[in-house]
Amino acid sequence: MERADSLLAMRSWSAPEVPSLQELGFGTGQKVKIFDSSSDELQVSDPRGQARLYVCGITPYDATHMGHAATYLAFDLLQRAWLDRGIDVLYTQNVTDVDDPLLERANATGMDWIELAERETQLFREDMTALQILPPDHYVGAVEAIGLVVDLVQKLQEAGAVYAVDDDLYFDVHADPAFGSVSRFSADQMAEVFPQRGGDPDRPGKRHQLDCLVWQAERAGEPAWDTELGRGRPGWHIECSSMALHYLGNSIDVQGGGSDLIFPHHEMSASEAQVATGERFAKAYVHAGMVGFEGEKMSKSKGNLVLVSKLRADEHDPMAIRLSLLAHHYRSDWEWFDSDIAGGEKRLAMWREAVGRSSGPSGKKLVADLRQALADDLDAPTALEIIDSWAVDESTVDEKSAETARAALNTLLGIKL
Ligand code: 5CA
Ligand code: ZN
Repeated sequence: MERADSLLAMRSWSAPEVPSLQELGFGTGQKVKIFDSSSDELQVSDPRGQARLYVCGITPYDATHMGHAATYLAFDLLQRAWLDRGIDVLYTQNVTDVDDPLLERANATGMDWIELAERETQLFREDMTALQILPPDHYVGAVEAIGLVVDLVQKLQEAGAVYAVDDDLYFDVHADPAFGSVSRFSADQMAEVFPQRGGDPDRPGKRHQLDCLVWQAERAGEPAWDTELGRGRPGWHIECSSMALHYLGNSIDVQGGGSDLIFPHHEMSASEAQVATGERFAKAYVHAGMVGFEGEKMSKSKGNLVLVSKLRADEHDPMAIRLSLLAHHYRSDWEWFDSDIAGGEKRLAMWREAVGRSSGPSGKKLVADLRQALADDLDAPTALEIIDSWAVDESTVDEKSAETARAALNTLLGIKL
């Protein structure tokens, strides 16, 4: 398909500058503790030298709503905490630029699916740049990863973990003895959630209801590519496992995304990778909470999507948008209220005024307190309170207080004053 080639060579977005607190004489940050869904516990994540991170990217329609932004912000904080600890980060993020929901949206609106994907991906890049979210090292579309998917499916075929139903290929989830260990869902929970999130439990010919599609043969009117598996397109979960294994290697440090991906998506992609490599896919599975809108799920059909681009177009400072998001702990489910942006703006104005002081409270203590809050499962709300207290503290013991605060906010929280 010639036109699909235009999706090749996906660009990432430009990186914000992250000042080094170590170079400013503050040493390195603490070991980072992060909540791992698979063990249901806080885990120290202190990889030697380099951390390898995979975060599930957007399906490019309806980008970028505040839920998306909150999820990518959570992993941005994680990277900043690792960087401050002196750990390099190797980061991959996908774009699900061919999948049922995208094709359905394109059909429903009469748009070409490639144009829709490109438009929304570009909007997402602009939003991420405005919000100072650190870009991935590899930003990869499903279409450009088809070769990787085919390789992984073939590996799984050799392991006897893939079978055909008509011309489609399914992964046998029971080929992985650890299947179920990411979500720890009961059989009933799995059965309930699987069909709600793209699964097809009742298709005749499947070995097990939960087995998932890894390769889908061409359907009339849908895009397809010629490969050694036949003409078709990749299943969803294997898109992420194949990219993570290829770009980051086995046993990555963190697999991340929103909590809607715990099952089946992260369960399935982990099992596929585990059968192929014989190793645990990720050391930690980290999930951001779901963001709703004034008591409801955000969705286009309800007409209540809150888009970052809309807030920007309404001339809200991106740093105020970022601050409004940071006011919520990444792990909690929360609701956006239109009045929230005013809170972010007020705080931004107060902090901007506070960094205009010639002398203030101890900058060293500020850095230590912020580091402690963020290393403790990325506790941004506590970090914001620490800065609020610093801003109203009238002591004048440190002439570099404001300069230090400016740097620490930029480095650890991505807030440029
Ligand atoms: N392309 C797949 C992942 S491979 C996907 O889930 N795309 S998405 O566009 O639906 O979501 C992009 C990211 O935002 C995912 O990590 C998802 O978990 C997260 N996300 C989606 N909706 C919300 C929400 N309401 N609140 C918080 N995070 C969300
Ligand atoms: Zn994914």
